[in-house]
Amino acid sequence: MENAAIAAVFEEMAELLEFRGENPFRIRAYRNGAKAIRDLDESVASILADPTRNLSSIPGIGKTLLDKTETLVATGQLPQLEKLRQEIPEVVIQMARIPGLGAKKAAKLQQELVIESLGDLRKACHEDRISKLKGFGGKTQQAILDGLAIAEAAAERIYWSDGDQLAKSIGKHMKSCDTISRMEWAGSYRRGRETVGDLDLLIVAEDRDLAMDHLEAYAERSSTILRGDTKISIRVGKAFQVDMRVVDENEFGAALQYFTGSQAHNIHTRRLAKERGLKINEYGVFSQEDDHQVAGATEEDVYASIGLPWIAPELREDRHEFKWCAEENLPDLIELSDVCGDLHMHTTATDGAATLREMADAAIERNLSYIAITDHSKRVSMARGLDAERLREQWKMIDEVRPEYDGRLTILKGIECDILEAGGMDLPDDCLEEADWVLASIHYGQKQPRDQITERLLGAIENPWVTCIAHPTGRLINRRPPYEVDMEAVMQAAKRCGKLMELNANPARLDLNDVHLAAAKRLQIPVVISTDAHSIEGLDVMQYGIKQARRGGLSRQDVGNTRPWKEFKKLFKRG
Ligand code: DGT
Ligand code: CA
Ligand code: CA
Ligand code: ZN
Repeated sequence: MENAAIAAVFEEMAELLEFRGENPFRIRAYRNGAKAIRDLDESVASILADPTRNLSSIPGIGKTLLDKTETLVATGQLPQLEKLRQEIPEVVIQMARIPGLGAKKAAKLQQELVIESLGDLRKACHEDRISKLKGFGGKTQQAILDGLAIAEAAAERIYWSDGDQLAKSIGKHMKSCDTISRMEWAGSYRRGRETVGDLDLLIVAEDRDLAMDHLEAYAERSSTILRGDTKISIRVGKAFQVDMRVVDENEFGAALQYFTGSQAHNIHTRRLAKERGLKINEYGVFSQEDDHQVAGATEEDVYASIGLPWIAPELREDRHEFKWCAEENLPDLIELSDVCGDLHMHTTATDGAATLREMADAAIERNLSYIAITDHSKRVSMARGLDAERLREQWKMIDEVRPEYDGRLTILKGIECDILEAGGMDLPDDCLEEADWVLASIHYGQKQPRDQITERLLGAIENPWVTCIAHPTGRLINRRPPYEVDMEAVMQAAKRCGKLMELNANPARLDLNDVHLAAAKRLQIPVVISTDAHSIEGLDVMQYGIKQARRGGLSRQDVGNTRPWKEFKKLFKRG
């Protein structure tokens, strides 16, 4: 059994245990183990076979995981996983993603109505069978119908971050195939969409068959959907599809452009080509008159042939990119290395897993020069949110710790203060006034009508001590829709009051989304990209925020935390 397959087993264990609400430490142990094994550049099986080596000396692999790894390598199976899979059928996990349904009710429905797919569930709703069940009723049935679309989308599309992990694993596997001379990912993954429907790999290979054989040998492949002369589609894991196309060297750029999409972007490029007497397809750019090839080897050539500069994949949605090209104003998009501060993170004072010092050290390792500690306020009782007294204690501790980090890291006194259901902030103004940085966010009353939610956000923006609105729409991708809100009014108010807007980089949030980010850029409201880290590893999600920011067309200047704290401070008004 290869590393990737072992890692996938541990990842699935973590997922199923999480679904059952098991101990977070146990879940994290599986996740860390999966990551450690996936990142390992030697085969686990060969380490185990070597009596002079000890697998559990690798960080992330303790005694328990060592045992399980041995079982996996010896038998190709893990009894604990088989048992969990039986206990929790895939469809129950899918059903539990319907907002408000939850794991227990999903399991009950599945058993009582013998549901095998989300389609079965939809049918049961239409046939009015759920409303008649004990403990469910008509209201629940309607809520299920309303929420089914979210669960259906989640069953088909995965987070970009998960797609990235898979793409990197497949990429590593394919690199060892000598017949492949070029390789590039295309499709929505390359465009950085927040979710990915399937992965599209493009390669140049001397021996096409050998290259396809190599993909079929990928450890996590579960089946081959089709295999032709130039294209192969496989399934990985439970259901995820990966397409691979083999193209010629001289058409690689054209194919990459074509299969990166989006479809809307491609329709627009075809029109521009036509206006110049050219035609574009996946094989190249050709003269309409005599069919001779004008371009095709590189994407740069393809775009140049229709009078355009190379356009970053993240912008290829036919939203603003062609207008920006015409104005010779294509933005120079932000990069991860531009970021120097992180202004949203939690510690053990509330629901974080690491202490203030651990977060500070981890921030230095990630080349940050300032961070804000923003634990929850008291309304978030589930996370043991801070009241004014405990918050002031934390700030006292920050005062004590600061000298240790002098010249290395600025630690800001912050708070993620809830905007209460009835409006107003969860902590008194005199307390917020003492902070360096105040995030305002909504965690409760997300189902209120649009006007009410908008009013709450406007109230927070008008509070003199609030500096930034965190995860402004409250959505969880594939899990929970955004709340209803007049975002235009919120942004206008932020602009007027000199407040900033967050792009929460958590791959399940990515909130603001790409369209809202473009609006913030247009209104010249500085965006703050923050990790909302609840652990040290949580700081690494910054990269996903950067992807989303690029999709919104943001460059370095549009993002506040690319500036040192002294400059950043001038971007917002307080008092
Ligand atoms: P996904 O997989 O749903 O997340 O989204 P994409 O954009 O990766 O879509 P996919 O995998 O179906 O196809 C990849 C790209 O190939 C797509 O963005 C544009 C191009 N493409 C695929 N099929 C067609 C087609 O029938 N017409 C045109 N113009 N382009 C296509
Ligand atoms: Ca795709
Ligand atoms: Ca595809
Ligand atoms: Zn937070």
